[in-house]
Amino acid sequence: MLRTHRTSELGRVREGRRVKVAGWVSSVRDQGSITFLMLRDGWGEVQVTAKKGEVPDELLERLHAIPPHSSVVIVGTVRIDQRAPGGVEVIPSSVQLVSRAKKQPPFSVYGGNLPALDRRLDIRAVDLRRVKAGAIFRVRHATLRALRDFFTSRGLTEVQTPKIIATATEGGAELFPVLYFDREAFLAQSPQLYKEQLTMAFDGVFEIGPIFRAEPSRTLRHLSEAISVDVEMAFADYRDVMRLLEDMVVRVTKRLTSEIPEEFAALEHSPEVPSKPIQRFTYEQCLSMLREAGVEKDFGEDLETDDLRELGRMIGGYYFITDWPTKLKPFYIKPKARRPEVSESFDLMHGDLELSSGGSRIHRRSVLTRRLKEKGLKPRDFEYHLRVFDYGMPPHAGFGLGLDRFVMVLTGQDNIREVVAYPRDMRRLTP
Ligand code: ATP
Ligand code: AMO
Repeated sequence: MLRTHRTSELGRVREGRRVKVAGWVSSVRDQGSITFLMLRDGWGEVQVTAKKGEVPDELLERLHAIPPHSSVVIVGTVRIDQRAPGGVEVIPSSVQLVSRAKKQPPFSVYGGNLPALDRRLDIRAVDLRRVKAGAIFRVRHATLRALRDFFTSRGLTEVQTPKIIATATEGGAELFPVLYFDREAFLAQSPQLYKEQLTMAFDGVFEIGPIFRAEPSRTLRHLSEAISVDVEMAFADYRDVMRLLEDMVVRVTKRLTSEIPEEFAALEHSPEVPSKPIQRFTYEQCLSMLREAGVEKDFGEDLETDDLRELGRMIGGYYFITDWPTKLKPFYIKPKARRPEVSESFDLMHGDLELSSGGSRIHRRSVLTRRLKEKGLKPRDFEYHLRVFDYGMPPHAGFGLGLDRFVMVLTGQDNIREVVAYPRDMRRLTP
């Protein structure tokens, strides 16, 4: 066995117990008569303290020769000492250098100045040894767990839908084509049509999976492969799923702040826990607010980055923008019965960042067919989808939330790449 204990378990071990710990070295400090080696593993860090006279000279020399980042296995005894970080340390009796680090990364795992992100991404697994990076990914893990528990508590069934698909759903320009045997296919931009269909069978469904978008722009918030949290509910409209999304954000954030405060402390960031209800503004109210700020926009014009920045500045935190012009939304979004130029739709924003969009869906085949044509799409290409609408498709509504963007907000990161282990964008296909 390469280890008997994880570093996080040493606080519960009785003093004097012999332990074997394994991990990588984050620093070796020689203070004359005493040498400190900091050993990290996946769960934390422990100080290995070697004092001249207390450990053999030969062992001290071996410790001094270990370059940081090397992988080591250390056998020793546990000692309680309040001067040690975490209150315990290991007094070594043997040190095995199992993999010597031949190179040193251009940053410290503890912080300080970081080189450009691209340089770190080139050696991403090493970059992820940084204390802050570890905290980000533990927040991401805890978020996924909290999301699954939340949806399960609301009776939704988790599903997985195909990522190799036949037709676009969110507009044609952003599709990645793939060769599917002898046919053209695409990587899924969204599980949209499948999640809608599955409400027929399961009522409420959710999926957490990849979406692929050929985003030609290089921004701090776009990836070509992202993770989307998709929800779809039968017998629901957009107001119902907005309430669900709002409950989700509040519940998940509250749980994280009480469950993993140490990760937020490491990040020096406390996530905002919104209070309910999250503010709601219609698209037209947003136009009025922009007008007051000196920005003229006509009904039907999209809100661009600068407009969202202005709104984010005026409103701040989490807010919804609802009732978007129908022509700005995809074909499956339901126009309002009394004012069909406006749709039953919403975006959830945080500042100027769009986190989620959703709405009520068209559930009548004839209306959906007409909307496809209006969007310049061929109903024939969607026959596989339209077909099931003849079998009693219930009214339904849902949303898609960008997981990576949500984690950006939770962890206070400005660049989406910081919260993704191996980000994909226009320029990056490795590692
Ligand atoms: P002791 O005899 O209790 O082990 P010391 O103060 O005599 O401790 P020194 O060799 O003089 O040990 O220590 C050098 C420096 O390292 C001092 O600044 C001391 O405070 C610090 N130090 C000593 N032991 C520890 C420890 N276990 N954890 C953290 N810091 C320590
Ligand atoms: P939309 O296209 O708005 O809606 O996507 C939903 C959410 O997914 C995230 N997202 C992205 N994140 C990172 N990089 C990207 N390139 C990227 N593209 C999208 C955003 C966005 O709010 N089918 C609908 C959802 C629905 O109506 O249920 C859809 O895909 O956070």
